[in-house]
Amino acid sequence: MAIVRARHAMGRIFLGLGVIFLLFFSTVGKGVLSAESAVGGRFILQDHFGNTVTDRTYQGSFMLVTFGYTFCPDVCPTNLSNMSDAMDVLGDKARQVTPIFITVDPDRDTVKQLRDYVDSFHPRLVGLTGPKAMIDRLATGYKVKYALQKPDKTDDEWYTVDHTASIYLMAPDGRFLVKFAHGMDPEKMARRILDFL
Ligand SMILES: [Cu+2]
Repeated sequence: MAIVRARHAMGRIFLGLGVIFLLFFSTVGKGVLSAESAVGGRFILQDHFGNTVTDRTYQGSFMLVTFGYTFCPDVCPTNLSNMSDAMDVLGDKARQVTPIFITVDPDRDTVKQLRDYVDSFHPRLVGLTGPKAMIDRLATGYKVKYALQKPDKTDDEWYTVDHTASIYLMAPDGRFLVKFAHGMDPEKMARRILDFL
């Protein structure tokens, strides 16, 4: 079954992950994205160190999740610095929260690319990448929409990606708690997060 188009060397790893992904979800069946209205979803992806991680990896911790891509000119940098600032405002309590950046551009956002990128925002920020099929499924679970914009059809490497820029706070059991709009003041975000900690 051709789930992943292995365009880069990374493709092979992702193909492996894709197979695991299928096995993983075939065992849990229809309960995966239980309620149609629920925001969130299970995943198997790679973090910015190349570790294979799942939603369970972060269970027990609140997750502050956003989707985007490292080449993003301003939306993602704004989101990630706001998330980082909110973490700083939380102080010690930030230890209960894992900030997570999930790429919607896995072709360009390799593990290494993500590693260099998340480093410049917050020491605890996690970058996740993986097979497009899995990212698409997860994006759908979060009701995140994205679309590649290729002004020059002959150049595969140069494009931007329009994407939903919300930030999601998930409970330690994976339940969706609250969504923050792009550009929300970090102090405000931190105060809202504190309501749940
Ligand atoms: Cu972005």
